[in-house]
Parts: sequence; structure tokens; C-alpha cells
Amino acid sequence: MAETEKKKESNIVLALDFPFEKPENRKNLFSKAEQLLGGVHPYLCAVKFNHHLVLPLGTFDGVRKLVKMAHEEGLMTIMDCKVNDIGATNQIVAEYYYAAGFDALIANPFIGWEEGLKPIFEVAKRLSRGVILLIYMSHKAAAEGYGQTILDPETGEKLLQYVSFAKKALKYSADGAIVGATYPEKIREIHKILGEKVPIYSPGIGAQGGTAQAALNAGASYLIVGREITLAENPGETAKKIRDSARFAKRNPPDVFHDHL
Ligand code: O7M
Repeated sequence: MAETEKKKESNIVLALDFPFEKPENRKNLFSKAEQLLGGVHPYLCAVKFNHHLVLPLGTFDGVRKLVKMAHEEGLMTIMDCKVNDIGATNQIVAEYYYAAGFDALIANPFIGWEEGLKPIFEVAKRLSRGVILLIYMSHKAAAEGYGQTILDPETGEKLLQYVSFAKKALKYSADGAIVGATYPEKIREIHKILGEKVPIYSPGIGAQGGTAQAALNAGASYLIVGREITLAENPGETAKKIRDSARFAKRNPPDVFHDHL
């Protein structure tokens, strides 16, 4: 990802999300996505796909073509499937998404390592792909799960759930950590644990109230932006504006390119 960021001079990850379409009109979504990608790709380093497109278009019939298109434009692709099941199932999910061409997928560390995350990391390693972990989400109720105080089952130590997840992201050499832009103080705290070893990807800019400036100042490396771009009257112009503002935003600590992905 770091190389792509450097080459494309952008740290913007587009969340290629669209509003619900009646299933009989789902083919429109493909043209919408294709057209949007065609207009905004110069201002991105990656595209993140979610159920918004995988459900109506299918992984191998529709989404794979968009993944290929993103790759042809020199972009990385991330599948936001938030894998959250038993290891045997996770392994199959990972195999399919990597087979569709995705460079990385997103997993939920609540499932733990043995028979949880481990099989995903093993598939990723075998195929030289990435795994990005959720550390603190952007929505209002994030504290109910990610913000709980827990007793570490190994050490008996009392700590915050997201602190435990950040330490695990380091231990497992995750390729990225998701922390909501709506909680810059959490980005700062998590960045102190991760340093430059695991880059922070931050969603929640614009539509959810977060700002690029605050997320970058707190230590985020990449900004995940969806509706602010996908619903804009002029998506290309909007993406360029966000890319430019991110380029000139003060990053703390200053920009260091990452070795991951
Ligand atoms: O910019 P938006 O709000 O339109 O879209 C944000 C995207 O990021 C959307 O695809 C969400 O599913 C995703 N996201 C969050 O908004 N918050 C999170 O905490 C985590 C994610 C995410 O990308 O998880 C990997």
C-alpha cells in the first residue's frame, strides 16, 4: 500500500458504496460503480468494497470486474467483509475473496486467534495478501464493544478492549488497523501503541462527522471515504479536494511510508 500511496500521491481509500437499488435494477449499480471509478481513480490509492456491491452484483460476476478495473488504474483493493466466524468458515471466505483478486480483507479481532483469525492470516501469508483488523469503529455505539474494560484472559490485567486489540494487531503483524475518524483521541491513543508498524485506516470522514485533518493529526495514515464522494454532485472534483486537503494536512508524526501490503 505504501508504494501505491507514493506512486498515486494519495492516501484516500474510496468506499465504493451506493444506496439500495431494487434487485431487478441491480445492473445499474455496475455501470454506476464503473463510471464513478473512472472519474475518481486519479485521486485514490485504494478502493474498498462492501456488501453494497457484493450482494447485488456477486463476487465473481460483477465485483471481480471492478477489482480488475481498479488494479488497471494502479489501485489496491480491499474487501470489507469484517470476517467474524469460526476459523474453518473464515478460511473459505478469505480464499474466495483473495481468488476474486482482493489485495486485503478486513477481519474482526473479537473472534480471537486460535480457530478464529489464525486461518485468515495463514491464507493471506500463503497468497501474499493483507489482513486489516477493526480496532475501534466509527459509529455511536462503538464503545459498547470496542470500548469495554476487559480482564486479559492470559495475564488477568485490566485493560480497554481496543488497547488489547491494538496490541494484538502488532503481535500478529496485521497490515492495517481500522479506527474511526469520529474518535480522533482514540486514533491518537492507538497510534501510540502501533507506531508506524501498523498503519491506521480511518473511516467516518464527512457523512459521519469526522474530518480528514483531525484523523491525520491524530496519526491516521489512510482515510476511507464513501458517501462524501459517491453521493457528490461532482465526485471527481470532491475526491480531488479531499486528496489535496489530506496531502497538505499536518500528519503527526510526519509522513513515514509503510512497509505493509
Ligand atoms: O464515508 P461513509 O460514511 O459513507 O462510509 C464509510 C465506509 O467505511 C463504509 O463502507 C463503512 O462500512 C466503513 N466503516 C465505517 O464507516 N466505520 C467503521 O468503523 C469501519 C468501517 C470499515 O471500513 O470497516 C472496515
